[in-house]
Amino acid sequence: PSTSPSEVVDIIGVGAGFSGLYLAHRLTTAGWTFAGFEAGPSVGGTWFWNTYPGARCDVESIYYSYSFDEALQQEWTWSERFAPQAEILSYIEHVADRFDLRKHFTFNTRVVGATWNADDRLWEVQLGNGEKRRSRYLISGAGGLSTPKDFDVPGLKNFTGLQVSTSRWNISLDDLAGKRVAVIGTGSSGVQAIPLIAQVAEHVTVFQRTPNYVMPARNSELPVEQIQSIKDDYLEIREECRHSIGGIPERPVTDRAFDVSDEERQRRYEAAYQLSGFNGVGAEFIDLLTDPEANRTASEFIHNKIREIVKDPATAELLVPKYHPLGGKRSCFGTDYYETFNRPNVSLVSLRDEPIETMTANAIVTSQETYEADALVLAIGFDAFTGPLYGLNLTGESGKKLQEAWQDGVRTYLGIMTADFPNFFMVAGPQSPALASNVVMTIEQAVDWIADLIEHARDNGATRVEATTEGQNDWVNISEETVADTLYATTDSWYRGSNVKGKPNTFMGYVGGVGKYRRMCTEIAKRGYPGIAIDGESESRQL
Ligand code: NA7
Repeated sequence: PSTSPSEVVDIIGVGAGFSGLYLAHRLTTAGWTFAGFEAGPSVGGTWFWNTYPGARCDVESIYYSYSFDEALQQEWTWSERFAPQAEILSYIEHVADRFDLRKHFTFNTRVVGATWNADDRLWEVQLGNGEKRRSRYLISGAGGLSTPKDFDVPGLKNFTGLQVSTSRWNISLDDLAGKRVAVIGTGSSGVQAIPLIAQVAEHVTVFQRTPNYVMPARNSELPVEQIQSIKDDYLEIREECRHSIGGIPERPVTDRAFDVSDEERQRRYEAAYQLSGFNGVGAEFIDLLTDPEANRTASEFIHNKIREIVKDPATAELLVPKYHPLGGKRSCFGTDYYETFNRPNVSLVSLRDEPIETMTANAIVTSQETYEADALVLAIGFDAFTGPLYGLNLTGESGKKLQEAWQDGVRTYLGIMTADFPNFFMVAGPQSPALASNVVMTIEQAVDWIADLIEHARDNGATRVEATTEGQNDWVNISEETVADTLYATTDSWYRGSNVKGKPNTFMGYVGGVGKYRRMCTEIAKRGYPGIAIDGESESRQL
């Protein structure tokens, strides 16, 4: 981009993943000057870094893709129901080239700090290379799951064998061939990688802390006729997704688990199990995420599936997710995950029974045993949402850092803005629908809404927009009330920051549905943006 230290650019965008690329496209099309900075060497974000074996999206690709351009969605053809990482990355590269977006970004350049200059109403942005840039607006497209969690496993530095983490995968699967591999972590990443590692390794020892619900992904090639029928109706399908709960077409479910007989319920779960995906067992009745007894029927259905698949009863019991309800934390979708534990070269260690105490140069030492390994794969997850935002090292108008402003928990307006940080926006931020939706749809909606807001400010000669404390309080209450009666509220997970030591407990999503959220955002825009002080006006207006 043509920005230089002396110039003031309209917008600085952080990241060149799904969010950053659409920001660049949408805002430059509207006539703004835009300078994007991306820490990595190329576009892709999540799909650039997460190249571990088996990495693929578990939202179907026909939905998990941009909807803003009909010609784009007509010309791109997905090969599989759940496209692998490499294909999603090719798609993102195609979009970057098709809309000539790379020119808006400087790569290999991390935003390492940003300070609001209240007098000039500008963000002063520090880059990793020591340079500074200035902009009217600063927009984070840094993602929610882009900062790997600290390696908080005891003794890790003692291990001298091959070490790799799923989120920064830099070896090939062949490098694990014939090796004794230890895998730590059984979330979505571990669940996708373990079956493929087991096919090449001499032995895989899986270290599991919390067993998860893993449903069969039922991935398959997309038949030509299905692709054609989707393309024929793409505009209507996208419109349906925009007004849905999760950003994917919904199954019309209206009854509760105990509205039907035990036999009927089992029959329904069995049929839903064949569907898989987020429209599978967890979506079979409307009360599965609100009534623990209803949920128990679905959870037990999956428990029994695991007992049917896994031949060794002791291993099966360890894999049964008995510590949390189905859907309370992120469900996983796998291919041959439980079946992999029937292989003679795969064993399971339950860290609840025998925690890791330390490591040696070539072994993981638990409270009970020493497990030798030549290679160690870490699939331990991310410092979700706040990790990438705190990494920007923002200083607000009062001189406080974002991490200080949020030290007791995240506080946002619509998951997009936060008080004391004027002219700063988050795409797919905490308290937005990002974590409980097809995130590409949430990204597009947020970018469009931000674009409309700053255009409104420009039309009114305003140069400063900030969430009011009242607006923010209202939104925090709405997002907390929406989640309060659900099982998300009582289940430990990265959704609530419980995977990172010392992180305050805030549920980091709005779970009222993308359709309802969109209606609220549209209504707020129509009413002249209550909850936002435009150009410094401070009168408070209610949501
Ligand atoms: P997740 O879902 O956060 O999973 C991380 C896994 O690693 C999980 O099983 C954790 O157990 C385990 N973990 C984390 N820290 C440790 C330590 N210190 N010791 C042992 N085990 C540990 O991350 P993923 O990358 O798999 O998936 C992230 C999201 O990406 C996913 O939800 C999708 O939205 C896509 P725990 O459950 O904390 O006991």
